[in-house]
Amino acid sequence: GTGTGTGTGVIAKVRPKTKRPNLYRVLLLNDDYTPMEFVVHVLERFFGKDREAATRIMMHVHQHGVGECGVYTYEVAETKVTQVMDFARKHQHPLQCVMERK
Ligand code: TYC
Repeated sequence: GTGTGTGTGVIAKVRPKTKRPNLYRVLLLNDDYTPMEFVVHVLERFFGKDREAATRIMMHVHQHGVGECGVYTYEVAETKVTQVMDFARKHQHPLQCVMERK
């Protein structure tokens, strides 16, 4: 480096290293059986949505087959998927939640 003492004469450039994390979308999939109210509750409880946003996302999934709940780093996305799948199973609903690389 350029510090005193080592005397190598090497000048190291400073490069701000702001590495972006890989991001993942967490998606809900539509099905014919999970109650709309349950999906709204999932979006409020696990994705921090207010009732209006949760209802909009639920209706989007209902009408289009798939929709985005949020975008997270790998670990957080994985945790959300597991939480939703465990909660759906506990209530015996076939709701599916998946993640995909953005
Ligand atoms: N299609 C479901 C119904 O009519 C509602 C639903 C919405 C289910 C979103 C899953 O991810 C979902 N009861």
